[in-house]
Amino acid sequence: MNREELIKEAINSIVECDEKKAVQLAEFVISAGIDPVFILKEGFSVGIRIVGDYFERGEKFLPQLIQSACIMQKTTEILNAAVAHNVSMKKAGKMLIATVEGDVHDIGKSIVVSLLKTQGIEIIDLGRDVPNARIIESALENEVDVIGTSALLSTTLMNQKNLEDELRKRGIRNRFKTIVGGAPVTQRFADKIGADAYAEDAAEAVTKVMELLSARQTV
Ligand code: B1M
Repeated sequence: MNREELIKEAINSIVECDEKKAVQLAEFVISAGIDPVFILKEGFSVGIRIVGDYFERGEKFLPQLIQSACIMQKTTEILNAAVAHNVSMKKAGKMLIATVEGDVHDIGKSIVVSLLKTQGIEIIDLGRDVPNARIIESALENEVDVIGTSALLSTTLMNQKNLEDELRKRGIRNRFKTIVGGAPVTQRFADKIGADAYAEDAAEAVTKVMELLSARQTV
């Protein structure tokens, strides 16, 4: 199977809700030594966006969207485990990541996690729908360098602001660097709430987190 065919098959497996095919492709990617992040970005992620477009146009319904999302999640887990297994370099830093409270969208966050792991960054992934109090508690307990949050709903964006406010209120804002992301998040919003960085996609998240980590090391 060449790259184009692989991409096409991965997209189709999500659009057609074909779990068996998606899992087989993820396992094939690992056994063939193909970059797992490539197939996540170019294949499976494109598939879930297409399903989202069908959903918006009323051509697919919520159960199908949920099913595609579950399959996407399964393949991401398989590929994420492979990334973690392949990385044996010195730890570049420690980062906590979570999808904010009230928000269950975690597909994009999982891709960000995959890519960060390839750079030797130790990741504490708290999952989705995570209250700010828990994020702060865990960041302190694990002494992380960076706190990253993802928000996909315009209604949950404000939890990224609330996190910045809470860190300041507790007098611990300077202990961490923060980065925000998610489809409705913008650089303007990040600047407005006082986050240290914003990333539009997973590749940019890696660049920004590496910058934040080196800024911390030079302080
Ligand atoms: Co929902 N959903 N959803 N959904 N969903 C959206 C986001 C929506 C745009 C669809 C629409 O209506 N057009 C809309 C939000 C509208 C808004 O508020 N602006 C929406 C809605 C309304 C809802 C519900 C309210 C629907 C309902 O129940 N009526 C509900 C909310 C539930 C809740 O959270 N409380 C809901 C539920 C769901 C599912 C459960 C069915 C499922 C999520 C499953 C899961 O994630 N485990 C789902 C899905 C799949 C989508 C769409 C179709 C796809 C999202 C996705 O995975 N994209 C989405 C529509 C769309 O995007 N076309 C939609 C692919 C992913 C790779 O991209 O997440 O953007 P993305 O991540 C990117 C970047 O944003 C960035 O890097 C990632 C990789 O490049 N990034 C970061 C993300 N996090 C980052 C963090 C960083 C840095 C970069 O640093 C820390």
